[in-house]
Amino acid sequence: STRVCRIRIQGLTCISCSMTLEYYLVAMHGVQKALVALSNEQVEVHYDPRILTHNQILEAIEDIGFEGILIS
Ligand code: 9UX
Repeated sequence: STRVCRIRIQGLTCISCSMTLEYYLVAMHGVQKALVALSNEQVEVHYDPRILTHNQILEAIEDIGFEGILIS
């Protein structure tokens, strides 16, 4: 199954960091897709809710130095 969450990431403004973040998230077990929208400093994550919670995704974002706020 798939669930989608959107997370706002304060200060995520460059291509390099957005690609790092996408690759990092997609490497997580349970994440199917991660799409950064730089124009609004957001990432949309498609994940399997049987494997991951959105809190684990938020923690992973913090692990690489960003602060994420769950939007939806
Ligand atoms: Mo990046 Mo940050 O590589 O202010 S989004 S530096």
